[in-house]
Amino acid sequence: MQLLFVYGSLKEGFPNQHVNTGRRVDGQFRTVERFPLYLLGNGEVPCLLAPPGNGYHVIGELYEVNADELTRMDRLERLGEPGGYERVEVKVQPLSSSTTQALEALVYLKQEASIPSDTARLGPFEQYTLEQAARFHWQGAA
Ligand code: PCA
Repeated sequence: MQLLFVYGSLKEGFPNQHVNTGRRVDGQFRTVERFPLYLLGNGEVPCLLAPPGNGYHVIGELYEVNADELTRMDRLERLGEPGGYERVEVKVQPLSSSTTQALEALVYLKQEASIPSDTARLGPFEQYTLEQAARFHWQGAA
């Protein structure tokens, strides 16, 4: 069992929620480091960019996931494919308490250097909202 931090379409109530079959850890969490969270491309797809240091302590949700569940989400996020996400470890803390020991969780992100310079971007944002998700057009694998 591993922890997965989701900040975009895999959150509860968001367009790819059905692919996230993990067990939610109560409450909201945020990244210990600052990350730029952008909406990329015409699809306005939410994407955390590495390296960290700029942007916000991004807010999202934490899930316990098993290997099969991760594999399914890896496919959705086109892990390791051109234009797809990477899955790396980040430290997260409960939003309600910044003094709590940080937890290591997996997260899907892309390298800033891998984004074509002519890609449209909105942001950075602290959090992906339902209002933004209403304009989302998924371009990943189903
Ligand atoms: N899905 C993943 C990464 C970006 C996206 O839309 C998530 O919700 O964390």
